[in-house]
Amino acid sequence: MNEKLIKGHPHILLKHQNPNIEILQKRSDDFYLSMDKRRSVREFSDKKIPRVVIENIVKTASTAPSGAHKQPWTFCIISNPALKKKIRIAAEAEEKESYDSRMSDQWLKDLEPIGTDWEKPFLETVPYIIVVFKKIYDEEEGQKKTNYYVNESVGIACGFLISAIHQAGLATLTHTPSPMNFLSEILERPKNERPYLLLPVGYPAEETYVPKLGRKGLEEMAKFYD
Ligand code: IYR
Repeated sequence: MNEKLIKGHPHILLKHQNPNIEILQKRSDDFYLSMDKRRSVREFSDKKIPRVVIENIVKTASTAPSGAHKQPWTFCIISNPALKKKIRIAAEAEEKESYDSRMSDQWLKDLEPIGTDWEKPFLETVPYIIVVFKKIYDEEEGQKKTNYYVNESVGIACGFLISAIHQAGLATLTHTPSPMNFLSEILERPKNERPYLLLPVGYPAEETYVPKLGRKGLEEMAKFYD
């Protein structure tokens, strides 16, 4: 029996292989080593990417778990040059204001090692920008239907998205122009959707330098309770 009803709702038998210990070790190690190579990139090539690759990446993001399986997200995928330009102009206007007067001295100091500034030319260079919107509620036949754990759900989906971009062999950046309501206007999103994260996606530019950063070791960021 591969299917049965639980409390009147269809359930299917989970097909899960239990890999042996050697395979567990190898796969977890390989995945960690691969993910540890991921870096946020701020200089991109304009080299084209097949649309199907972006579709696969977004489909992977959408395999994320979500509160009551409401899947409270919309992924807007922008390759149109005029729209990319509009987004760049609006993002840079907000960023300039932030860097010039909204961010604290401490914040600017903390960002110094990363080498960011208000200019975001990559928003026009990249073949694709993905803007993730969170759906704070759904609308069915004029009725508002609440979504649950929206920030958590969309955050997890963005984690899957970033991982999928990296695993495909591409680069991205978690860009959060602030405030970012201009994205709702430019992309003409309905009022139940709020911008959550913007990700430029492409190949890194040739000879891209990234900050020389380390990551916290296990002993610094994990505590085992044996
Ligand atoms: N949103 C700005 C500033 C910025 C803030 C943090 I916190 C970063 O880790 C990086 C940048 C920008 O994108 O430049």
